[in-house]
Amino acid sequence: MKINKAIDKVDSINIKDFNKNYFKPQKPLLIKGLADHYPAGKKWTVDYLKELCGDVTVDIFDSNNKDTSSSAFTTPDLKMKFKEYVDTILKDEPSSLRMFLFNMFKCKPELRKDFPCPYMFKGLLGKIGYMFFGSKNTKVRIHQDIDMSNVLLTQFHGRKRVVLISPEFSDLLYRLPFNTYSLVDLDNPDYNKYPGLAYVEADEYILEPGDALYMPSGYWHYITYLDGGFAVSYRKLAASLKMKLIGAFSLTVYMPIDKLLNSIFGKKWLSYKEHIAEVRANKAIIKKILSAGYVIKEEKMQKPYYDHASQLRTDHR
Ligand SMILES: O=C(O)CCC(=O)C(=O)O
Repeated sequence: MKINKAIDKVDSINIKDFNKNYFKPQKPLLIKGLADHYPAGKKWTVDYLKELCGDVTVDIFDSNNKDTSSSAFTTPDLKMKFKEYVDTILKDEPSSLRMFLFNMFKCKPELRKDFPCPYMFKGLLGKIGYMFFGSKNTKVRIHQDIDMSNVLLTQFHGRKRVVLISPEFSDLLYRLPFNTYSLVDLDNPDYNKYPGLAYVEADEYILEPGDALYMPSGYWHYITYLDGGFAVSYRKLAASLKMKLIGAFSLTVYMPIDKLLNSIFGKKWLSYKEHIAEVRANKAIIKKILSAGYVIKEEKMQKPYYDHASQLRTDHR
């Protein structure tokens, strides 16, 4: 896998340039210090949020829970008072507990005026701000957002590493059919089990407090909390009709079917999805090999096209 660190980054950008250079071409962008232009930039400390929402009971997810971490479904592992959970972040010690999609404006509507939806993301979904919390070393497994919205992720506390991958690499990332997850581990890519990963190109971003990352529709993201911290995301509907339809279908058709078949067949359904993901990845590998000018002889088509892949892999790493 190739990781590009020379990413697009600006200190500020006007709406015209943002739309022309990033939103229309669906290109990621790091906007340094965006939160500092809003009252929340100074005001929203962990202690301040604790004072406001401390007694609210929140859903907590444990990325070390093997039963739920390899599942495509996001069922909370436990419930806690917000103030008890955020104390784990303030300790700045490794923990696998995280809190996500916390609708902060529903909990405390007055927070909205401290950080209203930034100008480049105004639109139908502009009223929904979700908060994400995690402790040091917490990892957010690689996924696409199911509704295929554009996302603006603004960091308020702690640092975070975000690896972004264009949806054009979905097959090579072994996307599971019927949902928007993959079981690959980008920190320790297993090229024997997942040879397609050798052809994936990713961008790496380090978000510091105040920074905002624009993630276009359908972009895969894999996140590591470098410190305990939290961020807020705003969303904007996908620009293209195709992405809007994929998002609507994923939510209303694929997800319910996936849940149903998972409840009936359990692990067998997961194995079937992994098999489909592998078949699609193998086709994508062959396409890559052919587009690189390699000729695959018919007798090699059965299995050892991996040999060609491993030769190419050295060039792609
Ligand atoms: O920052 C996080 O913890 C997760 C963010 C995320 O996955 C998202 O905004 O879709």
